[in-house]
Amino acid sequence: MNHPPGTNRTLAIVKPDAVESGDAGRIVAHLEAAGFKLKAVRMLAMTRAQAQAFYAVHRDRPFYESLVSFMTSGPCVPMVLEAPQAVSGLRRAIGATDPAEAAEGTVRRLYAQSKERNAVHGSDSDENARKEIEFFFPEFSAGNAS
Ligand code: 3AN
Repeated sequence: MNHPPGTNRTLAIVKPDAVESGDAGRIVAHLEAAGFKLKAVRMLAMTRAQAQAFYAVHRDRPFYESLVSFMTSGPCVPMVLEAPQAVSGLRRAIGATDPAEAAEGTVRRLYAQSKERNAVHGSDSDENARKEIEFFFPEFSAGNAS
């Protein structure tokens, strides 16, 4: 799908902890207010196989099993966001992995409970953004290059 020059796309996920606590709408609104345009959104309960595949890069980390259990503990809300420098902008807006280290005003500072239950995911590179968008939104597979 085409998008305006100078903008690109990234993937955010409102994780199960934030859906459960009723903060999903506030998090989407926070990201929109931060300048991201919502291009696609869905809600799903990830299967174990999906969560394992999504976090395959972490499969050797000690927190992997726990992360997969957490991510399959309830529905999550993946979304495609568009903005100039979308990937770095989203990482800045969500804050550090550990909410205790996240800057004031970031989504994780406001809504996350712990390093694992940290409310949101944001793609960490343009390449991963493309893969992760395609993972949840196969209709975006063509023309997502930034
Ligand atoms: P980020 O989400 O900030 O990119 P990653 O990619 O290092 O962080 O980690 C992916 C996910 O794994 C995190 N969002 C978090 O839920 C979980 N995680 C990362 N580090 C830890 C940890 N030390 N203990 C528990 N869970 C963790």
